[in-house]
Amino acid sequence: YLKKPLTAGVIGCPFSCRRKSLKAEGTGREAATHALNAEQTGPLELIEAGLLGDIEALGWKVDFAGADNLSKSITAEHANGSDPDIGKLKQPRLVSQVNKEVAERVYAHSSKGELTVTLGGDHSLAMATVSGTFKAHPDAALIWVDAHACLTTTLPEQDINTPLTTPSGNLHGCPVSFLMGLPGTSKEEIPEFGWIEPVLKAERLVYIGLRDIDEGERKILKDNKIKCFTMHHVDKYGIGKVVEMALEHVGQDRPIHLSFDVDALDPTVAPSTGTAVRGGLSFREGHYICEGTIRRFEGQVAVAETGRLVSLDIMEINPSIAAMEGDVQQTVDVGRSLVRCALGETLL
Ligand code: HAR
Ligand code: MN
Ligand code: MN
Ligand code: MN
Repeated sequence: YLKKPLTAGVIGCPFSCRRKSLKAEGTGREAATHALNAEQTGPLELIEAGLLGDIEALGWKVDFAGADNLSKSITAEHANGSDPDIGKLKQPRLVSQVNKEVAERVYAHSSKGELTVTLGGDHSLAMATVSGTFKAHPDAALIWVDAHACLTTTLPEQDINTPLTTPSGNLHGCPVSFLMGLPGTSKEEIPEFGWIEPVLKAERLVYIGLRDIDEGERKILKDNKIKCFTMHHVDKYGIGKVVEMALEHVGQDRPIHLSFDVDALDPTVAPSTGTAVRGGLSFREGHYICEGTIRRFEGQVAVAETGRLVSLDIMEINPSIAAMEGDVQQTVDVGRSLVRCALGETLL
């Protein structure tokens, strides 16, 4: 799937779907008219810390267009109340347009035979990464590592004025439902996201690390028979068996897109993230998933040589969140080492 010389197409995407909280001003709630907080410096920190050099040191060429903030102009365009909610969804036009542009970049890298590495930013960006990757690799499988299923969607029995039922209205809770084309996400129902094709089939998706699932999401997971390995399964079987079962489920002859939300990791391992949930993956369990994506197929051969990993997302590293000194550094370091593991770094 990848062309030689092996090349990583790196996209830095400093974007957040969430509005700036008004807590600092003392209102304690978010308001539609308030200034947007659509920027997020995660990818910039990863790159400043030396991620591109890490990748080159593993033998890859790096194709990186620069850490330009593509969300800035789009953000400006949608600021000042020109992006009203659709149902409960917040900043829908902004999120859609940023994703549409990122999807084109992802596709450009993937269709050149590069391994696309997208650095978030927010997990709403998976609308872009999965769309772009699956356009180039229609038979790909998606391994989604996260505390959250990101599957919120319509519950038809609820208020028909609410196109999507999401507890928060934040679009990082919804990308998978758009990618699967679940009810409530069609062009007719929400034309603002009409560019997203329903490329993802339920049987090509597997979750690892879930532990914060909404009622609506639980129903979707069951109804669509989506394979999930929650933290309960990680405890029960161990991470080695879970990764083996996950890869078996999606099939062994497919390109793989690994979408890794750092909030899958325990908050003690990756503290600087927006929706931390306790009881997550250990440092090693997280890294094993990246390594295991590789080694299941060819013994000790690295992914660089099997060429099955075609797309990697490292999402939700948010340097503006830090309870303690060192939190940001720790989280950025973990993000870097996850990328290295997925690109073939070995312990021995
Ligand atoms: N399910 C909740 C909601 O929709 C929380 C979603 C949080 N999602 C992420 N991405 N941080 O994984 O509001
Ligand atoms: Mn988020
Ligand atoms: Mn996520
Ligand atoms: Mn998450």
